[in-house]
Amino acid sequence: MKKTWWKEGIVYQIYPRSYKDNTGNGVGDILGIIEKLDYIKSLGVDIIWLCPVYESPNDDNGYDISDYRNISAEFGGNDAFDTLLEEMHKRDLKLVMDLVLNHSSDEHKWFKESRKSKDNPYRDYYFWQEAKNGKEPNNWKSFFSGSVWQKDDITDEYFLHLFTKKQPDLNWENPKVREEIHNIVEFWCKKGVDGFRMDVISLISKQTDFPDSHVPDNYGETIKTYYANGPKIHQYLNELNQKVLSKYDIMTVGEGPGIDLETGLDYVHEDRNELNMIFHFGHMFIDNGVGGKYDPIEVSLPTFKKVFNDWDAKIYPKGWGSIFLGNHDFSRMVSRFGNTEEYHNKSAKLLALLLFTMRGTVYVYQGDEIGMTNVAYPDISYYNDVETLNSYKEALAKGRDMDAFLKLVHRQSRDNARTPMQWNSSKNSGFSDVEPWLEVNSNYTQINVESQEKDKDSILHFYRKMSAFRKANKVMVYGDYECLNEDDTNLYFYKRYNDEETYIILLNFSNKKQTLDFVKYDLANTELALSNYSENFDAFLQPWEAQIRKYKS
Ligand code: TEU
Repeated sequence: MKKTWWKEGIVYQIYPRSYKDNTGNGVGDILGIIEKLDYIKSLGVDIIWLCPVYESPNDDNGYDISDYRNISAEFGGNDAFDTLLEEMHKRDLKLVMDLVLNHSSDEHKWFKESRKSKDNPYRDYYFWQEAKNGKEPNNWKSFFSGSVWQKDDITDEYFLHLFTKKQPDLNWENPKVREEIHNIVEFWCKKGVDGFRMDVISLISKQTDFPDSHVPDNYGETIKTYYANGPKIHQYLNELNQKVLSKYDIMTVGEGPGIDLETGLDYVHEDRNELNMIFHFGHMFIDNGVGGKYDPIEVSLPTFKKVFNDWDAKIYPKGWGSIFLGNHDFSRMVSRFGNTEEYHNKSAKLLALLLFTMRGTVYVYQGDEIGMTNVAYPDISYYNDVETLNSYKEALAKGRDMDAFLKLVHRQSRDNARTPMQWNSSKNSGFSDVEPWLEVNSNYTQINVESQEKDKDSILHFYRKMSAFRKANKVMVYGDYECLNEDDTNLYFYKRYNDEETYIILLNFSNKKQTLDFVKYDLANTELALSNYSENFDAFLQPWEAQIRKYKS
């Protein structure tokens, strides 16, 4: 397996709007990130993935880009960006930009032209369709509620938007669109950025005859069958790679709703020249029922393990994976997979230990290094995320029990991950001098960077320990992975090994002591390398205990 910086590197994801406000308008900005670069470096990370900072009307907080070559003034504009890149490179930190190429903003000049008339030169930059039987062209539903079709009165036709109606889908079938996109990517490569996270890249090739979904109410199935992995997806990615990406030493990670075990490797197979990695959602949509995230189902540990086992088996040795347990689109990882009530510290550390001992590039989402948790605002008016608000409106229109729905929002809203970073216990958590764009989680007085810096037993220090451990032990990066107890409902054990050394990782995903079979796993022949408890026992694992042990022979 080829060794590269992006396989070994640890990525830190920043949602700029919520990181640090230095200009005093309640919105995080690039100067704020620059101020925190030494902190970021101290985490042992090598790469920053920056969520979109381009000009945008912010219908979806930057995932609706109106100018792909300019940085939004709200975040500090182009000068601040150039300084950021310079300051990062000085510290040997690499920068990965978020690129949203499946759709633009409806305020992008291409779309403004496109909607003007049927014969406008930009008309075919987007998908326009006539009404069918006086209605939308098909029954597809948007990721963010309602139809994917929006009627535009100027020409009396519908345009396609898989996300909000302010995010019209770009028509990659049109070679001119692809050329524009190649030029944009080249522009950022020449500027010296070190890579791209490509938003919903699995959706760029559509079935352009737009057939009705045969399962319109089954969200996951519709995405997989109709929206993702379209007929020309690999042609487009290969073309982008050959024309632009391959000329630079950069990393690429494609975000992939609808990518599954059958289709995943094709995106990242090293002989195919497309992307380096993808984010699949096997474990992230794990609690989604047929109706999606607001129709949640119970999750068991064996199902969770199966996702990691199956993907590892599918992808290696020809491809490379990405390891993450949360990002700006999901609830907080410790609220989701840990226990914030009784074992906040221990369970956050266990999840960190899992992240840093898995095969694949590690992605840490801002705030997870201090165990930031979900928020539960008292009512819907506190929420900002367009997906949350649209789902709420839809539930209201359907006559659902809205008290129960608010509880679901508490559990599932994307705003859980977007509350301002908790720097200290002063007003607004040290994020801003003024009222932030989204209310700070009220637990900031207990959970914040400043207090964890002082506490040697903090989650923050544990992250530093884990990143150092991974760096010092390359077997954690390149070694093989093998799960040892697929069916156990409380314990997750796995090995990481190469020809020279073997480690065993022991994780107790429960609130109870669990018996440890010392003999079965030959643990007498191991040495403890690292744990989230200061005292360990041969006979059992303590609640949420995590250990890394190394075999002596
Ligand atoms: O997310 C795509 C995606 O899969 C999400 O819409 C996901 O289904 C949802 O968040 C689950 O709650 C990407 C970006 O990461 C997201 O922030 C954008 O809103 C979206 O694309 C549109 O650009």
